[in-house]
Amino acid sequence: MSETTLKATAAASGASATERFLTDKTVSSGPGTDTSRVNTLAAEVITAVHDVIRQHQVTYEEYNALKSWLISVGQDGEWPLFLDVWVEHVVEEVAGAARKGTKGTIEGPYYVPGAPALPSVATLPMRENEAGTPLLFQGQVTDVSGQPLAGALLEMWQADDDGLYAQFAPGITEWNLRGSVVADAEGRFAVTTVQPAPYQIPTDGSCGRLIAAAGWHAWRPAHLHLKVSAPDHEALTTQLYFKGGEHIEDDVASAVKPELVLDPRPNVEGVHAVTYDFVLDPVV
Ligand code: MBD
Ligand code: FE
Repeated sequence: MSETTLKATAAASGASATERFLTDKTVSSGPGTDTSRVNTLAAEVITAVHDVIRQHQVTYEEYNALKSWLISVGQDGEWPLFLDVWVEHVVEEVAGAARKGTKGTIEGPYYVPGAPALPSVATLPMRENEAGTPLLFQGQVTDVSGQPLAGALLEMWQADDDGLYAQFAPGITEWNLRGSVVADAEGRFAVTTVQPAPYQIPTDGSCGRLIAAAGWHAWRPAHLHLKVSAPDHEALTTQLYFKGGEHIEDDVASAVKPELVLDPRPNVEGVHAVTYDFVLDPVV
């Protein structure tokens, strides 16, 4: 990929993720903003920062570097990226602790509601000659007692063979590799897509500069994103990974769980195929 492509991509994905978040996620003025709760959480976060400064004898030079970096994260529109990569996995761990069905994991910054509706046997929207190994992804959605959930909805989104997401990187058709699959009367689905490539955090934005400065790596393993839902059941936000894939053991976003790893094998037609069943919890 050319350097110009990478630059355009990083700038576009950061800004679009911020715009997307502000459009979809309404900040509630409910219990989450209760004064005593804010007091506890804000005070403890601030104290944790003080502790790090004392423990490591942080200098004015370092303090000012932090200040300018924090400013640049906002200017780049990379707060959704930063938070979803380094913070969301612990929020999900807390939120999903009591879940009995399929494991959830982080949503990340690139979900867009309203992807094209597709029948239970479908191919995700893709360009002519979409690059990447074809993948047949099939399974069934049930409740925790094994009862099929007729008409369950599987919203899917994923990166392409270059690791890029439609609507967050330039030059990709709007709903490429995004779809809202409606399962059949037995909760079954069979979706044809292409194998996604691993995802690299944009190297030229603030998050990329942090990664370079700290000597970390910028990679997430290849993954499919899903939101699975059905009436009277807890919606599931999760991701599925690929056995033996790059960075499956060292995801920069710490979002891999062993139960979420697929192992596709060639079927009788030679197409890489995998079956994965989803189990939804009842509403709490
Ligand atoms: C992604 O594709 C992603 O899934 C997450 C969590 C963060 C950045 C990019
Ligand atoms: Fe992703």
